Amino acid sequence: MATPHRTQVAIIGAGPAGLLLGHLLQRRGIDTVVLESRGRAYVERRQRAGILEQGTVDVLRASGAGERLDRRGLRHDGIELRFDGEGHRIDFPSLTGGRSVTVYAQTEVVKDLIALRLETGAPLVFEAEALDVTGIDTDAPQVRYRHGGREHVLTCDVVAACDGFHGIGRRALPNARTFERVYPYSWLGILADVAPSCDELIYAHHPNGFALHSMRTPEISRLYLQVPPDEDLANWSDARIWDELATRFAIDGGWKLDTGPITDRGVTPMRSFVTEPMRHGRLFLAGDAAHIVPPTGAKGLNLAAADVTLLASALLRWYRDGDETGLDGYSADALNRVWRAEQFSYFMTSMLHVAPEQDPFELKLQLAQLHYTARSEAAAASLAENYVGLPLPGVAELTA
Ligand code: RFL
Ligand code: PHB
Repeated sequence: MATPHRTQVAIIGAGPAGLLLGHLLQRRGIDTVVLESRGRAYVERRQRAGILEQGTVDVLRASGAGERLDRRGLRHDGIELRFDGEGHRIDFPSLTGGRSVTVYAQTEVVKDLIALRLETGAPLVFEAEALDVTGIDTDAPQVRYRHGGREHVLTCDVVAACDGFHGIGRRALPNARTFERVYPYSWLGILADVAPSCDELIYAHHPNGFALHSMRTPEISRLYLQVPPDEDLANWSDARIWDELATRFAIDGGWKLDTGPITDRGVTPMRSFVTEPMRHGRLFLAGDAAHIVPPTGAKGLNLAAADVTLLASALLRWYRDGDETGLDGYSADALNRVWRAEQFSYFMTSMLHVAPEQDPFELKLQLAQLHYTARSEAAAASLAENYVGLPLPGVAELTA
């Protein structure tokens, strides 16, 4: 691929945020260049999120990126909360006016969007590392990047920093304020070649710590265990992982966890983080570049999709009608949704995890909240409404 030097929207990062933004803009005739520091194989294999909200599914489908998702995605109408030796199901459609979520791995969303982009020939440059962003107070900002052993400059109208939590885009934002919470635990996540032992996700509260049973396909399970922060994977043999999972998922009357070969494993720290504002001049932040949530609410990928849907519709109005109101409102509109998701993710995380040296008072509060959620339709509806996600504005305009 030739190294591009001029475009309308320069997008840093080919994660879900950058790829979806590029897709939404290209199909409405706005030129983009996507720069990605890693190689294609790495980006397509990175194991991360697995739950798509209804709004994320809607935007992928309406923009022509839902073909494989429709064939392979698994619609889930509920989750189970497991605690005190019992399971309690939360039904989504009956509590949210018919909404649900879809199990479809982030790796598959990324593969679908990369394939679509390469088919159209729109520039997507792998192993192109953005080094810095300048000129964001002018109408021709620039991204300096390294590719093929040389430095290049990409000049554009607008820069979208979709370069994740460790990216460089956020650093170019002057006067940003950050809000952060680091939790005193991590998740050990595994991928295993074994059919899921359940039809729906199980979020388990246990005195040893939280556990989550998720899945990728009818043949592949994804499971998580709460572990101490920065836990060394070497401490966890396969047998120990399966034993601990079985202990945390055990219920009165018995329940069997099927085991199989573990094909991927990793430890993820838990963090909440928000940068404000998400825009300065011609620089816009989207996705993990601007905010991180702990994964307990399954919101990270969905927030990234929501940000770029909002941003794409604002850019479309600007290019097409010269209307700047969407761009001016982007940061405040995105942050409203971000803080709702931050609160929900914090709520789910605090309700389900056991802090080191947990105060017995805290444990009683967690169990009170869990029992209330299982018993009260109002409490269950609040969890369900947040889990399936708020409707996404702007989809109809973008995909018309
Ligand atoms: P991404 O996916 O991190 O993509 C950013 C991309 O930018 C590239 N990049 C650069 N490219 C060019 N120049 C530079 N200087 C660059 N710096 C970085 C990176 O290589 C990368 O390809 O961010 P995006 O697109 O905002 O998407 C967000 C989601 O990926 C994220 O919210 C979720 O995956 C979070 N997350 C999870 N969310 C869930 O809802 N459920 C989960 O189970 C879940 N597990 C996870 C996760 C995030 C993890 N990370 C970030 C460590 C597990 C992990 C391990
Ligand atoms: C996953 O399938 O990876 C997953 C599902 C739900 C979560 C977090 C991760 O809350």
